[in-house]
Amino acid sequence: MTQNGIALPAQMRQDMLKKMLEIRAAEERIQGLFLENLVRGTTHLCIGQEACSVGVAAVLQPGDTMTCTYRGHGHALAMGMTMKALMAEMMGKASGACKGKGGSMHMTDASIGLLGANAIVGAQLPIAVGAALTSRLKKTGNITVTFFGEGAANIGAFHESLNLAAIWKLPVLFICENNLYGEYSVWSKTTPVRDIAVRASSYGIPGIVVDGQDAECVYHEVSAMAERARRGEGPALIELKTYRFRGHSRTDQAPYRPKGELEEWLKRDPILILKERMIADGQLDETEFEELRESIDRQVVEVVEWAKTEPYPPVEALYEDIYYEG
Ligand SMILES: Cc1ncc(C[n+]2csc(CCOP(=O)(O)OP(=O)(O)O)c2C)c(N)n1
Ligand SMILES: [Mg+2]
Repeated sequence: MTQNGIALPAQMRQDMLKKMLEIRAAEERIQGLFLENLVRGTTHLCIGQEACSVGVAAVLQPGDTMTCTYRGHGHALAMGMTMKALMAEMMGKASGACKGKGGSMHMTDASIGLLGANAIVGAQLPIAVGAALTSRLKKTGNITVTFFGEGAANIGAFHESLNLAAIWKLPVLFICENNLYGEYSVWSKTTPVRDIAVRASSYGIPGIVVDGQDAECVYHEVSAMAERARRGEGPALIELKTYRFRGHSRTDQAPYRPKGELEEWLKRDPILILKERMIADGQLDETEFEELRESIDRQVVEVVEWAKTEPYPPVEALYEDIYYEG
């Protein structure tokens, strides 16, 4: 039984479950690559938040676009980036999504509508507004979604973006993944309202709070707002209540979490929620689930081994894909 009683077709559930398992397996391996020093720098995992990217991406149609954050591996895979493009990019290889020049925080591929992952908090919001304006001017009927954290809702770009999108009724959905923490600070130390969604009223647009652990629920709620935006009725602010099971970035062990909090959220693992629902509805059994999980884990390991052997970009590539206006 889903929260609102509307179950998605079995194939959609299967696809969502598979995608969430792919994101989970990819990120667990990515963390390993960083800890083994095979990749330098840092990485931000979305483990625990997979239902957000998968539920939202399932709503999108060809030509729709997305911008997201440095916590963007899940968004990229959900948008259709291949595991090879992601892993090669992670390791700085020429066959990566950005030819090895972006890395973990900048998974981008305009050909699949992923206009950019941004390391600057809030920077992706105005870009999404611009993309939505393009759709309006070109009359494409497409929408743009932009992901950001609850911390980004305290950044100036949030206000400017929602205000402009609202006044121009642009087809953009502002998707806040409220995972309770901005870096090492709990939301309540930085944010005076419990729900970010209430801020929508300042812009005269709908603001809704959604269970971000439930992929089906995310799909239904985002779908309704997407249809509205496609009809020309303007933007919406959608707050997905979620939780990151890991720390903010690579080395963060999250000592600032109250005892027992993680354990409570682990009971609401998005993969578990969908899996159990599918089992209850006779669409999956434990053995099939384990087989699926293991085959995805194997594929991820194979792709990483392949990426290790791929070449780095040549030095001349430094001068490619750049421009200046003189
Ligand atoms: C403009 C700007 N200020 C500060 C930072 C440092 N910073 C990186 S992530 C982060 C926390 C953002 O939290 P939130 O928006 O909730 O996203 P989450 O990481 O939880 O997904 C901060 C402050 C930054 N990258 N950009
Ligand atoms: Mg956060």
